Amino acid sequence: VNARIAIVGTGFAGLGMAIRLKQAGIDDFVILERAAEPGGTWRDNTYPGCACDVPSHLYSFSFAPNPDWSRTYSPQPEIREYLRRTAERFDVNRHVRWNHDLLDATWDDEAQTWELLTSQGPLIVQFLIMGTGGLSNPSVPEIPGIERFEGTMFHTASWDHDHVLDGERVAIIGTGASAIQVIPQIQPTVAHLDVYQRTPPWVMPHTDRRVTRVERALFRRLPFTQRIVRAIVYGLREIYAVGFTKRPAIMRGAARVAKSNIDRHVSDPALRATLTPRFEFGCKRVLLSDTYYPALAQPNVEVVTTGIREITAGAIVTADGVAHPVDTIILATGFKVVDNPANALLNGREGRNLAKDLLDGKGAYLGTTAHGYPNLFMLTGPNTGLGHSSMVFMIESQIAYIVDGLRRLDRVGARTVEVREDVQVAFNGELQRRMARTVWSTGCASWYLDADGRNFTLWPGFTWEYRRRTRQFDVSSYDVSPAREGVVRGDVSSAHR
Ligand code: N01
Repeated sequence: VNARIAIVGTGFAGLGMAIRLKQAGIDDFVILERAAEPGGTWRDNTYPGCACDVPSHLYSFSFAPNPDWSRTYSPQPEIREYLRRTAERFDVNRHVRWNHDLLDATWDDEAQTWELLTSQGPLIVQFLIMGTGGLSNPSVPEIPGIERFEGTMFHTASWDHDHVLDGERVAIIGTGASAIQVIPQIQPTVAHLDVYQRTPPWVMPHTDRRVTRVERALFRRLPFTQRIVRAIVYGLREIYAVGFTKRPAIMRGAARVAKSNIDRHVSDPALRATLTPRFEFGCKRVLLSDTYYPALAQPNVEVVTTGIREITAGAIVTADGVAHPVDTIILATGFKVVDNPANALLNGREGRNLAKDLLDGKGAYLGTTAHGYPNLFMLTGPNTGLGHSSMVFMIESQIAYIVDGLRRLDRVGARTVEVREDVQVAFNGELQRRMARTVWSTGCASWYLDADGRNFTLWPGFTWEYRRRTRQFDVSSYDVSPAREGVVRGDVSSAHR
């Protein structure tokens, strides 16, 4: 065994996990990171305008507040820098094996270990903690002819900063959270911009503003003031959970505000109609922007709603046969969430594969463990996503649960831990029953849903309920076994890096 624990990823999940393990006195872990620096999705997404749509004071670790956020909604470079600094401050970088891409993870029931294959060789560990995130693998649409395109093409998650868009004919495919941030940034300098919209999103006015010097000084000198702001922001965001998960009808008022956001910025009635969503407010992620609609109303922009038939060497051809010439195509087409490739890497007991099990609707338990996968913990696993608040809150809940679990297992001398099948089945039954009442089940197509329309992405309730349920590791929900004969407990202490 090379290390007791392997954590995969250095985004909020992986870094937070590593920091909390160290603070709990558990030092025998390695972190596998496929890139050469930390930050996860906040390292990879560098497109112009990239920022967080969850308020800064909440979108940060509770144990590492940052009094220096420059805006109430942080721009991506600041979040990336925050993660880099936090990794340094808590001294976790020395655990990281950079440029180690996890290629396969297989549970060995005899040895009671995970056998990992990375791009730089094998590794054997007792526990595997996946911090690979839901928004880590870009989704590239399968449009006929896409490989024949001779211009420039890139995804928002791998922006080509060497390529100058000024004066070009540019097409952007998609109108999700990434697209609405990019479009206002590039519209003023491109010659022409075609925006390929399949479904218009609900876009609310933004409340982003600069954080004043006085506020920052206050947060620095009296840290409790920032904690109070964080608590208020947290509480206000939870109100959305009522609309999203219990009574979608109460969101009608918010939908009216979003509609007036269109009317305020777009005078052309045809364009207004094109941009008006026809699904329940909240069914897809609600977006925030004061600059998106004004950009779409500019004369060099066309919103194209006819479906894409194919891509040729120099154009996008829509279903009506019209060829739209283009120099650069930007894919703002989101991420592989329900089909996250990280799940396919995980092979549990008796030939199980997590991607297949999730496809079969087996779900997980508390988004953290799964039956058939001993000693595996997932961060941001199934049904931990949110439509209304900070993923960092969910991640910290999971981290506390895992640290508590590891401590308890140590106390009873356990070697393996696996959630009971009946517990997982009951948990998923409850979740899916609750899910039926949420706004995400009101009929829109979204990346929250799998091919069968089931939602294994989001948490259908208040985040405090999730925090409560993960506060203590409920050993009784698990099968726990000691080391098999021949497997010496303690043989894991020889961590080598
Ligand atoms: O991706 P998306 P995203 N042909 O999946 C369209 C987080 N995030 O990168 O709606 C044509 O939301 C697709 O159309 P439709 C946040 O959690 C946060 O924008 O499926 N169009 C949609 O319009 C967010 O939710 C922040 O009909 C195609 C778009 O592409 C998540 O990341 C910023 C298509 C994809 O939208 C993902 O956001 C950015 C096709 N074949 C991201 N395939 C902030 O914090 C897809 N589309 C602000």
